Amino acid sequence: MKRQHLALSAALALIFALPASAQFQKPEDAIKYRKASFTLLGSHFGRLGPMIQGKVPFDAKVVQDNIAIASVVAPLPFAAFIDGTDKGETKAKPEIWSKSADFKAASTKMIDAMNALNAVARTGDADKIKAAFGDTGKACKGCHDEFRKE
Ligand code: ASC
Repeated sequence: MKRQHLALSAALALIFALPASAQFQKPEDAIKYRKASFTLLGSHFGRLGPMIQGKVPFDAKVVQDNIAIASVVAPLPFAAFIDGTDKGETKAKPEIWSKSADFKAASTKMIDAMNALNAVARTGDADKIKAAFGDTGKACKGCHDEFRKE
């Protein structure tokens, strides 16, 4: 039992020590992973648009539930922009790799904005939530403008 436990611990330690690239068998898998995570992110963030714009009644609980998910998902796609994934079924621009510090900064800006929005969402203050939502949307757009093909 103890030996099994040790083996499991060793296996887990190895898995978590591996670089992100080792999580994907093939470049296509990394591309699929980041698209899937961006889809989730866009869904949970984007569905709040009509509420933020006042087209449907404001409901703080709906915002909180969706942004809690979005803030967990927000960092995930960025582990999948590994070398060799600039080609194929992707809108990723080459600048992601040639200006990687800028890409890192832009992704961090979005993740930070999403986390700030998550904290503000918990206060339930509609005006502050709307402002933080706007900041986060700008951070999404900033990265798309620079690093995503049309
Ligand atoms: C969304 C979504 C994005 C951002 C961006 C903000 O709802 O899917 O990618 O907002 O359009 O400008």
